[in-house]
Amino acid sequence: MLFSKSILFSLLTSLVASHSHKEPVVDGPTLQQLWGDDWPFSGINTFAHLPHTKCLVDPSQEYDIAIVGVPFDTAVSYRSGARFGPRAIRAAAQRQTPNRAYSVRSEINPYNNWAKIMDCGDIPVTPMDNKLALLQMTKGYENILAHNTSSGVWKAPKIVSLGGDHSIIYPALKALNQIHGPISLIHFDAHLDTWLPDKYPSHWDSESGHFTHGTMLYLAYEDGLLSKDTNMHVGLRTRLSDASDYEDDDVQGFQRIHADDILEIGVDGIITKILKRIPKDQPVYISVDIDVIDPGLAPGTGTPEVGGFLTRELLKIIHNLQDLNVVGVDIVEVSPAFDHAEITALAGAQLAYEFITNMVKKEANNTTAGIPSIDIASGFPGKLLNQE
Ligand SMILES: *[C@@H]1O[C@H](CO)[C@@H](O)[C@H](O)[C@H]1NC(C)=O
Ligand SMILES: *[C@@H]1O[C@H](CO)[C@@H](O)[C@H](O)[C@H]1NC(C)=O
Ligand SMILES: *[C@@H]1O[C@H](CO)[C@@H](O)[C@H](O)[C@H]1NC(C)=O
Ligand SMILES: [Mn+2]
Repeated sequence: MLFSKSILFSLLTSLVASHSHKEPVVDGPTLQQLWGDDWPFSGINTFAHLPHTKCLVDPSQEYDIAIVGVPFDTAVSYRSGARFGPRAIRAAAQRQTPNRAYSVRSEINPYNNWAKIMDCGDIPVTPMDNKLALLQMTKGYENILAHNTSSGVWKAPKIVSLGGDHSIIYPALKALNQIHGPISLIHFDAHLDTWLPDKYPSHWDSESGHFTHGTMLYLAYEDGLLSKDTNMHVGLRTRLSDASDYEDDDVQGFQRIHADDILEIGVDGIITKILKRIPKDQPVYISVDIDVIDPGLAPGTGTPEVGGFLTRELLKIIHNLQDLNVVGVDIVEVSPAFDHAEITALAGAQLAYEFITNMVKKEANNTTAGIPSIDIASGFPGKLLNQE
């Protein structure tokens, strides 16, 4: 740090000196070099300090990967609060900076590689009317997906959604289906979420009440959005209505891996099962309900279930799904009011990083265009400012 301070000092004094002589600065550092890099604790909380545009109001914005918050939580059966998930995950992502994001596992810096990654902000969703909210989310996702990609590597941008309760997957699948057709789903969750609406017994039935964070996968199945018999649950451990819940789930084409299975077949066994079931070229959506992680490591969520995965195990499984044709992902049910010391939000931020890394890495050998010329190891002053 001594070294960096002295360099910075001499640069600043030379700038001041040249200005006092009213000479143009020709060789000095650019303003971008001087001020462009934030500390992990400075700047506006965009995800990982990535560039932000409100993509919904600017159709000309191009990007390869869109990070989009969906702060909706009025379709839950228990504790609400996940509408604050996107901002909590963004805050927890502040120690990810584009000039210090090299992944040892994947051997790339996803934020400084070929892909243009944009924090598109949030889809503003009403908390007053779920039928309207579903329409808003569907239109919002369609808008995000309609933007041109920067690189042309993919026919549409890939989406990284920050929830929001889990119901947001339904409008996401509706919009993605219009581009990719039926999609395989890898669903990390303590819960099934394929429940039929009448499994929530009430004499006060309404159609908009069928859209909940426990029924939305059934709705997606009914709409034909999911690929037949290539869907999976991973991490299940919830109590059921009765055994017929699993029969309903079978009909919808899901294979079930329980949280307990990790003790029998291990992380590698789970990875093998997933890769065996999901065809490699098939469009896949990966959804992580943060409650798949044990509540000890992810307390900030609406419907916690004891006995879940370690965050480390989940990250390892996700890393190994890199070769799949993933068209979108989400991290949902992060509810900061129940969190402690950002544990849950940090897990959410790291999961988003792993997903983005996978997406960029999968194509990293395919795109020589667009790889930045700046050597991230010697970039100035970012490197110096980011030493720990
Ligand atoms: C997307 O790209 C196409 C082809 O280059 C172009 O015609 C179209 O105007 C672009 N769309 C937007 C919204 O800029
Ligand atoms: C990219 O190329 C390198 C060197 O040829 C190879 O080791 C690596 O496995 C490739 N990565 C992918 C994702 O294909
Ligand atoms: C590279 O692009 C080709 C053609 O678009 C595609 O078939 C292939 O899967 C891509 N390679 C990787 C490593 O994804
Ligand atoms: Mn869920």
